Amino acid sequence: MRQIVIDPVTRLEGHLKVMVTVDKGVVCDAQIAGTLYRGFETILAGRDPRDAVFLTQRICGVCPADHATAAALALDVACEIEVPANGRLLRNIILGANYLQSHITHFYHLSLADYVVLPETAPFIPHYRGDFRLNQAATDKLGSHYFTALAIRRKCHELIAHFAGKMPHQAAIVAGGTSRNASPERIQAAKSLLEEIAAFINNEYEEDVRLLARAYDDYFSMGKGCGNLLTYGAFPLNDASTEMLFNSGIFLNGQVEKMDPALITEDVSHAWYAAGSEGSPDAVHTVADPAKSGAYSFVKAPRYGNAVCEVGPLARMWLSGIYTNGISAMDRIVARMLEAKVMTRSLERWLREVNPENACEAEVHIPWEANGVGMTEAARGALGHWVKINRGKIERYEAVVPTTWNASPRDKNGRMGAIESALIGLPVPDEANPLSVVRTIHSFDPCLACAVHLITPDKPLGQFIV
Ligand code: NFE
Repeated sequence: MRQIVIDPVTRLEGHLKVMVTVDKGVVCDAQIAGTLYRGFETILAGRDPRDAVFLTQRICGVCPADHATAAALALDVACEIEVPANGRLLRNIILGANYLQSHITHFYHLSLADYVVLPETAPFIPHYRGDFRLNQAATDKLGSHYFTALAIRRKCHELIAHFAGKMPHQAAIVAGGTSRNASPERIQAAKSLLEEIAAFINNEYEEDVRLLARAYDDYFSMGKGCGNLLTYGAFPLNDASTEMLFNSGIFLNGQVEKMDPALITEDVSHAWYAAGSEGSPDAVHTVADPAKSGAYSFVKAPRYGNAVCEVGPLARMWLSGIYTNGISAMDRIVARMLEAKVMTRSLERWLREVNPENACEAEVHIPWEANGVGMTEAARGALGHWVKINRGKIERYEAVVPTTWNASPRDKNGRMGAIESALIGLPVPDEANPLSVVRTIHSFDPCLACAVHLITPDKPLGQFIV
């Protein structure tokens, strides 16, 4: 038996450490750890509730529109606001375009080097050796798409910036809708960018994923994990949010069921948090305890009832009935590409539906006391923000993010998190090149910046001044 430690795992966002035990060439035990503390909830306490939309975006530069959406939805509920049609559509467009940049970034810039030998120069060296299966022509083609993809993901940011001023950390999504309306010029500019982005996705991205899936088809039976898939639902198609592009739901023990938000809890048995940091997200009071014995991660362990769940594009495609081929490392890559295709068509529709004559923002009155929950789908999966307002200020805030679900540590029942369990049984024929381990971790597209809750253990948190 040997232990392999990769710390940090590169080509993902944030700080993730993996420890796997390999016995006779197969992974028999695994631990995933988030090694930095986030602390945004602490920053938000005592602030104007409207700040949540802007401050939570700084959790992460990859999915700021996603956090803005969850925060705005939570405030819509707390302030009892009905968002006008343009606000809904523009929020969809901003979040949807961010999915596209995120999925393209994942495949080409975070995952591809696991399967293809990119140019033997910085930043692609050093790289693992061994199981690389594509011939030179295919390798050159995918290698050149790595660079095309950089230009395309920039166009996704430009598309968002037409409606939201800038990206990352867009400036339009607010409680009540969006602070900037569409104009015929902006819609036209976005349509023309979307045409280029969609052409890349429908041609190069799809073909490249299918090429990889054929060459590495054994990865359709590797990295399954817990087998449960959870989605909160996202992208309202009408103003009442009764029709959604992605429905909420759960695939639990082989059955599709309705998702009940009341069953979501956070467990901290093996996470560096003190007692009181666990339970329902609308009641937890998160306090870090870096000296806690038996803990090994700053990532909490969200659970649905007692169940461990995987979240992400595969969960959305599965529960929307678009892709139910299987749950594996390669299925996650295929589902993410299929979702990008669905999203380009949805963006075309929303850009047609936006009417610059209509309102995009409702007036917001901050209540003296209220609670709100904003549940949506970030690019990496189910995202929820829980806010409690007291005396017109944020009293408590809790964000439960996709990678907290996927990269969770063990819980009080000793159940492994989704990524941990996906590593069990992987073949590792060469311990110096644990390619199956990094391929499986990357298939979840983890973002540890989002998942963990500034590390200055001997200093107090500074004041955030805007
Ligand atoms: Ni930092 Fe994020 C997304 C959120 S986390 S990338 O998508 O929310 O898993």
